[in-house]
Amino acid sequence: MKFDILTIFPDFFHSPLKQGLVGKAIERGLLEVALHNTREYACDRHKSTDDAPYGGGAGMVMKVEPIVKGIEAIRDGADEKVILATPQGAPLRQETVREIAGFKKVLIVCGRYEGVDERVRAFVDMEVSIGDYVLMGGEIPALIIIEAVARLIPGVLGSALSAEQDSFSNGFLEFPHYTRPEDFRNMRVPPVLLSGDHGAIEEWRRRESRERTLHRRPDLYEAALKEEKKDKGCL
Ligand code: JB8
Repeated sequence: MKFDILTIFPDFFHSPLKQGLVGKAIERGLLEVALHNTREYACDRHKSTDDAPYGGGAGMVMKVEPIVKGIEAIRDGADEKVILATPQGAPLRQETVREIAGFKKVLIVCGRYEGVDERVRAFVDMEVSIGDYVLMGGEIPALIIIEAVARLIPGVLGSALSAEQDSFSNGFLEFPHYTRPEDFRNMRVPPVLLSGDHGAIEEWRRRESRERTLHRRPDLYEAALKEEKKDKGCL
């Protein structure tokens, strides 16, 4: 899978893309990330990528020409999808991550300042938000999309099971995890996990996962129950 990133801060990405399993995936050729500087597609001699907003007001707006020229220069035909990172996009959920993981090539456009000129929207396939809070640009959202997608690429995670077992993969939050020591300041590991009874352990994890989701994320709980019924052919 290949990602192209269009950004005024390509250096922002160098260290994060070297770390951990994303770094390994790139090393092993399972994932490719190409960085492109928006400034290289600027049209004027000052190479400007932003300008004052029409109608007045505070802050600057990313210019349309460098971004659209960039998209047109970088995009490798119609099978490369263009994603705009924006707080106005559809909230990123695991379902969207799975959809993106199905694309062969993805170009992520990162805005800065107050955002991009509205006319950029006509040149993108998808607008994605990573959550309802305000950031200063689309670079961190782009890294989040890459990381979430990377772990779904076959061979990136150790075992095929781990991608499926994590939170959201079945719609519920994950069960609690413990490792040694058995007793930390009188906080003990639940005895069932030491019992060796795999049936009982599975049952306990399933209950904890559901209880945890119900209390912490009632919104997810309702949706996950509904999905489960659908999967069982009950809806
Ligand atoms: C300026 O929160 B975000 C996001 C915020 C932004 C820009 C892009 C994305 C550009 N602020 O996803």
